[in-house]
Amino acid sequence: MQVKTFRAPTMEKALAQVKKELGPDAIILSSGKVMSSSGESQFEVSAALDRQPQSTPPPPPAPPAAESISAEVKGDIREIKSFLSLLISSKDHFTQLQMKEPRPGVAELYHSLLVRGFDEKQIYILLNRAASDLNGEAGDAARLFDAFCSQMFSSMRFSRPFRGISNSSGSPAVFSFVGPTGVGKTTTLAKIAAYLKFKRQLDIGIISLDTYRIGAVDQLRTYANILEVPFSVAQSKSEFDKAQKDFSHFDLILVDTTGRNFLNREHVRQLSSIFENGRKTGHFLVLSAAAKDEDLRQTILHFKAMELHSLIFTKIDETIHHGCMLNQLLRFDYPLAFMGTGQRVPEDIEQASQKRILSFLLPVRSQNT
Ligand SMILES: Nc1nc2c(ncn2[C@@H]2O[C@H](COP(=O)(O)OP(=O)(O)OP(=O)(O)O)[C@@H](O)[C@H]2O)c(=O)[nH]1
Ligand SMILES: [Mg+2]
Repeated sequence: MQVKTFRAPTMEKALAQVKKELGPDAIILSSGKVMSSSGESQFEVSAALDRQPQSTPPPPPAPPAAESISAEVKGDIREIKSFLSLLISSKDHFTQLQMKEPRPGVAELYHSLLVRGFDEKQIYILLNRAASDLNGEAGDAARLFDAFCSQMFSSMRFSRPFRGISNSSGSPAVFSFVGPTGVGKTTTLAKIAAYLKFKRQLDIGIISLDTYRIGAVDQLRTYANILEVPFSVAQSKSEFDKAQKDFSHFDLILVDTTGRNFLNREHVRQLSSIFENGRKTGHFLVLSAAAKDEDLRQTILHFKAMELHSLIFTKIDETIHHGCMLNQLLRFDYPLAFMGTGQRVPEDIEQASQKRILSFLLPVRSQNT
């Protein structure tokens, strides 16, 4: 875009100069009165043209030196590139789908799922299958949505981790809560401990391995005291083994762990080593539903080293883009066990269910019916 400033004794003359130099397509950016160096009052007009004028083409500007491009600009360029590639790839999928399945509701459903954070490849696959389930029927948008949901649920699993556990189980079942910093591991453990103790009448013990963060032990000790559940802290593998031995008469042991940046594989390895050669443990990977799709994907990939039992998604109340969470359930074969729905302990937790997942998509349906 070319921007120029013109001065003349009258506004008409200034505008005439703009027209002469930049042509009739010029856009006026600002205008007003200014004082010239000789003290005369003049009219000043700033105008822009988003292409070079025909008459006096100025020499093309020299390309900026690589080092003069600031990190901020580079970041912007990267962002634009990835946005463009998303648009292009999604357009391809969408165009293919429209050509294959030109039925009512495809475009609306496709776009509303994309807006909710669903991965476009997942949408493409599921919508394709949904459309073939309809077997060439004309159908309406609501039927397409139902077929889409059936396909989605056929690729998702839910788990009931404590179903078979009773007072007469013998040795305790051990479950740990692992995952990134601040996702709600400790809070979720406390919510589940309350459910197991008061609703299921099970004898439980809690062990904290989180001596990394100041205050972490006190946070969990407070919950354990309120729930009147035995609590132990372990700073090493040997202390952990001993704590488990001390709790060996319980039905269940819940283990809280330190939140780390698990995009770093080394952190997963360190954590995993504490559980090696010990009592069989079911690991719950706790993740925030408000996290970004790719970060969730990478974290889960790194945790594959730990043989996860299932996933727990917290903070489902803190996002309207539940697609990022659902992408992981479609991508990976891990079942979903629980969902954290708020900060209150013990109320804000739910068993994972199709009904709840469906509620994240319902506005899509109401738009289409
Ligand atoms: N809105 C909302 N907040 C939650 C939920 N679960 C936990 N939180 C909040 O998230 C914050 C962190 O919770 P913690 O349980 O301390 O998280 P953590 O994963 O144990 O954190 P670290 O041990 O430091 O890694 C607290 O303010 C919790 O109240 C949830 O489902 N919804
Ligand atoms: Mg914690």
